[in-house]
Amino acid sequence: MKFRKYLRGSRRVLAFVFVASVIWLLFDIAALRMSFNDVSQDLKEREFAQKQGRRKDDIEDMGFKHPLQPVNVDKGTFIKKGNRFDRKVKDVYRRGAKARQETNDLARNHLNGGKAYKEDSNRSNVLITMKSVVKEIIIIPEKNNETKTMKAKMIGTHLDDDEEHHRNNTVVKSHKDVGKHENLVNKLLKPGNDESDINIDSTEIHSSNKTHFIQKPTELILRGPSEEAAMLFNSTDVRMRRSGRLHKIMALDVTDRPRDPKAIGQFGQPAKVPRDKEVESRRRWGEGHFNVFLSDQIPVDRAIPDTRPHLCSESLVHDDLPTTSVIFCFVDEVWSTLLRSVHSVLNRSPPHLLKEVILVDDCSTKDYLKEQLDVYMSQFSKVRIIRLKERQGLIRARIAGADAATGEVLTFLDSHVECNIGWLEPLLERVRLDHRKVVCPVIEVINDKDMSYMLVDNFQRGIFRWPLVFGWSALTEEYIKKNQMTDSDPIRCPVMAGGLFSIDKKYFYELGSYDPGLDVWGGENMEISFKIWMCGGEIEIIPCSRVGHIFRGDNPYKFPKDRVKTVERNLARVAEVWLDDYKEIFYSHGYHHLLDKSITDIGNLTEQIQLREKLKCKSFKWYLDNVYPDLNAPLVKADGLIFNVGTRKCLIFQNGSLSFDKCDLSNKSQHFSYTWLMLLRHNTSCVASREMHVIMEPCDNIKPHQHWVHKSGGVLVEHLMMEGHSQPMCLEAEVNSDGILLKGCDPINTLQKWQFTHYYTQ
Ligand code: LR7
Ligand code: MN
Repeated sequence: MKFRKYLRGSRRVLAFVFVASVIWLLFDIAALRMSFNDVSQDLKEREFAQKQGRRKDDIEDMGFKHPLQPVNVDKGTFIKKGNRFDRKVKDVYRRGAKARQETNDLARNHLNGGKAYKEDSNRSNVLITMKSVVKEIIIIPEKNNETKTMKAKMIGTHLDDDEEHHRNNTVVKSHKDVGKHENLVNKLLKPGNDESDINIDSTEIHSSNKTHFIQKPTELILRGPSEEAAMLFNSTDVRMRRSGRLHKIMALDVTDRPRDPKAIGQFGQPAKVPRDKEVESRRRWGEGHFNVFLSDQIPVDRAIPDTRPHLCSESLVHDDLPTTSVIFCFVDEVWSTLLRSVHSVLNRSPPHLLKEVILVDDCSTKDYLKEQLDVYMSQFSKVRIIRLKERQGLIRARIAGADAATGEVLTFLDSHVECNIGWLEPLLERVRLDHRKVVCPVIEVINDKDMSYMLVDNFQRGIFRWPLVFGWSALTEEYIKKNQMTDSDPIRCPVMAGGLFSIDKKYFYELGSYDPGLDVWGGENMEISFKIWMCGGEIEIIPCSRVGHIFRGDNPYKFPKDRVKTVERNLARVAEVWLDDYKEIFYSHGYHHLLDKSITDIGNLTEQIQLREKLKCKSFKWYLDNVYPDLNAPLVKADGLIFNVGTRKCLIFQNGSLSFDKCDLSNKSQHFSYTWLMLLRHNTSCVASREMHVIMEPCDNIKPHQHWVHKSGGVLVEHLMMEGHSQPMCLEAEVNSDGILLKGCDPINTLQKWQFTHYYTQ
């Protein structure tokens, strides 16, 4: 009886255990399905969002959105209020500014008191501000034999020959009056000189083989003839070329005394829709995906606040800047915003630098953009209109504009912008300095609802996240401190936003312009950014140049083909040409379906690949290491040995077959990697399933039977599960034969658990 009772009890326990395990298993399978579903749901949602044109949300999610600050206007003078700097950044900025101010004052006093400038009253007084790294200061007397000693004195060490200077891109100028500057220069260069008038920390003076460099960004204001001062301070910002003289950035603004100060939206202030116009305003929203009604009320030549950092108005640029052609491509742009864009360029650009404004009509459908536009623009001799016979998309439209341009520099702008005061010269200055610098203004925000002009936080740079999504990210405090940056210093950007930039025309063509195979919209900013960096150029944001842009929630024009397909095809072209093996990371972030080229035709890439070879461009790895080191981009997800938890042995591929062996890190046959595209790779061979067997075959990303799901967390952690089976199937070690098999997944079976030596990502 007792026994029976016991048995009954144990049967109950057994039954309970049985039911519990079945439930457990069911849960596991359901959870597994769910996690599959999670991934595909995620992708579906993204696609859906894209299809819905829910760009704004995406954009905000991806960090596209600028941190904004409203600008208030006080009695006609523009005052920035409520600057919302991050507190710490603000402190850094303030400290930097204070230190620089002291340095400036000292330098100014020193020079004003110094004989060199007092003696000659005929010399015009020029204020020179140099805010960048003073690399080297060299003054060379006319007589050749004196040169060496002089140089030696100046830079505190001996130089063998002139090569040194040229190698450092230093322009050496002869000067008769060396003695007069010697004192200052010596003070600048003498490490740890306490009596120095100019307060340069001795630790900042580094000694390379032969030359001392002052590596501290130094801003010195010198009063004296521009040429001499510039010669004294041969900085990366100010470098003598030809006989380039300098002048302060022109604060040219035809609209600074607006015709109607009380006009709606004047001075960039928010405009308000009157009650009785709300319906109309809502109705017209779709014409541009911003408040078209208000835009039409605002003067086309309204004034906007000067939002530049305060140092900008004192900055000097060269007299002999290159000219530029401003190119606006547009399709079905709203009349008032297009006009405001053009007026802002005409009104706020030095006329001698503005060669022309080219409007490229990308086959718009709106009537007002035809004859009416021709008539309106005919009053401006500098404005030319090019009409494309077929819709080309913004990329080929830009190429058409560039082909027609006659200026030395091309400046591309979107057709719904407002260029701010002094926007152009700082851009051209950088291109003049180095024709391979491609420069962008700070892109400020014209509010889509009230059309107010809003300034953005400082120290923002353009970056991308996977899968090649553009975004903004603030420079770290550490970076700002380390480089002693002020808010007006150029900011190096891994990628540009795309719509607003200046580029030397010759260089644009040297780079093969844009890939003309890119269609309509999207991805071209990635293409040109990678091309620029990898083929010898640089991308910078120039904080002294500011342009407002209307960020719109949706494109107000039609896409000739499917929008999502167009953009992803463009991105795949860019990935194929520029990303080397890293393109796998791109495809793995929701773009697996683009891998099968028999399904998605991304077009011919031969010319683009040849171009990259011809230009001897660097690798994407180089780009990651040097331009964008903070991007997490491991080439594979995991690698090393694959350890089986149950057998405590490692997978080995030898003599054409897979088996197990004692783990040995030095044995190359045991080295595998787990790729972004879910392959288990050993050199060019990959683990594949054939029915219930496991074999090795040449890797092929698009074969589902080579795809293994391997997770470091959640259900079936550490399993290697075959993708695409109706039942979850997992890799299992066979203890007896040292072979491996495909078996139904079992969450607790340690023979199905695998661990890589290194994991690089979650
Ligand atoms: O088929 C087209 N033909 C055109 O001429 C499609 C567009 N266009 C014109 C259009 O009228 C506009 O003037 O091209 C310009 C850019 O199109 P937008 O304004 O619809 O683009 P966007 O501002 O939404 O998108 C950004 O990304 C694009 C990707 O291809 C381009 O690079 C845009 O120039 C770019 N805009 C900016 O960089 C502005 C700042 C945005 C940020 C951050
Ligand atoms: Mn735009």
